Amino acid sequence: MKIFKLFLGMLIAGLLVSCSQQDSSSGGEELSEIKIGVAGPHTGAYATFGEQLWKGATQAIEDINAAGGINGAKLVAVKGDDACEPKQAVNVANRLIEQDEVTAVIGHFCSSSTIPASEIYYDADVLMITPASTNPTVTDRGLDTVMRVCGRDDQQGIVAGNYIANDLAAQRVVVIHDKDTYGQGLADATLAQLNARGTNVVLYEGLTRGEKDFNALVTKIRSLSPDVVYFGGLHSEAGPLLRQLRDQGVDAWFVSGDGIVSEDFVKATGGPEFLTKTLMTFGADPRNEESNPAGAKLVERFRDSGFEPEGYTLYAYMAIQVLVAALEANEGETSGSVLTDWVKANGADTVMGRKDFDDKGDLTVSDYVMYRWTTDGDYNQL
Ligand code: ABU
Repeated sequence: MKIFKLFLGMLIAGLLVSCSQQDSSSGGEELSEIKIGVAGPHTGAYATFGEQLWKGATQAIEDINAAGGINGAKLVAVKGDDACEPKQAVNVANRLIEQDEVTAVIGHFCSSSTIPASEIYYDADVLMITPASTNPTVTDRGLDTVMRVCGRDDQQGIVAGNYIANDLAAQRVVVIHDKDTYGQGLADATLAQLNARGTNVVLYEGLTRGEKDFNALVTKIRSLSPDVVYFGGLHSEAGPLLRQLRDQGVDAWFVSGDGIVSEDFVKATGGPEFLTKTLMTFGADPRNEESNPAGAKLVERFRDSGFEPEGYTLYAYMAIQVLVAALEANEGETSGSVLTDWVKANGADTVMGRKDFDDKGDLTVSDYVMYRWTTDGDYNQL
């Protein structure tokens, strides 16, 4: 497999060079175009997250090209739409490698897409940096071409579990998940921490992604009189679940994770008035000028253009910066494992500050905090 991987990497590098190099005035050759895959759910129920990744990555590419590109070469974004479907993600990964001949990939969003797609990138020795996939398996398999610029759910679940046990002093907790890699994994991590704290969990149950009517489940939850309902999953199920809880008179705290960090969560709920007692874990908000002065000007530029850079937008911008730092330092090198080794050894300065990485390709610092949604449809760090 390793020999095949090296051979394929050399073949792709050769193709890239022959297709996109041009003579420079000094008589040498340099890349004229470097294609970067930007993969995620660009259509479907989770397209709001695909837009965050696309906006962040393409803004970074535009800024880098405006500053001269990489050693004279221009970056070009190539969209890969996986719709958060694992099989489609594998097809997208194969297309990005074989047809588009990308040098690296920023993505995917859903862990259940990132995990199988990353096997394709690994076999092709292509660097993949996910801005948003938080399931531990993404980096726990030892694939040396896989990195992420976000946290892990075994970190996020501890923060959620501790907050529910300490700050909410919960007596009766219901844990619901969407049976998907991310949602169930995060629910399990939170459950493990609740158990470690001795908190009473009265129900642990899965719902089905894509469904909108959770009234039978809500009736069961109501009969248990919980003071906290924890949900592991994405906004499109979290929204209706929260709304139906409130409609049936369940006034418990609703706590979830970074899968609801989008204004589409508010829409899926039916309106900001349903966001009372709604909490969410997420990394320290990069839009906050006090905690992230490095991002202030970029946030302003996004807002001036009419786009609110919420959620994972700046993470995608940062992922491009990390990639570009590695490409610039390893002139002409496209091997994913070489670029990854360089990032792990050197880290990078980014729009979210200085970032360093461990041997797995994870960030060395976890910055999960708790947010409370407001009835204005916004969220504030607690
Ligand atoms: N981490 C937010 C949801 C994306 C995922 O990990 O599946």
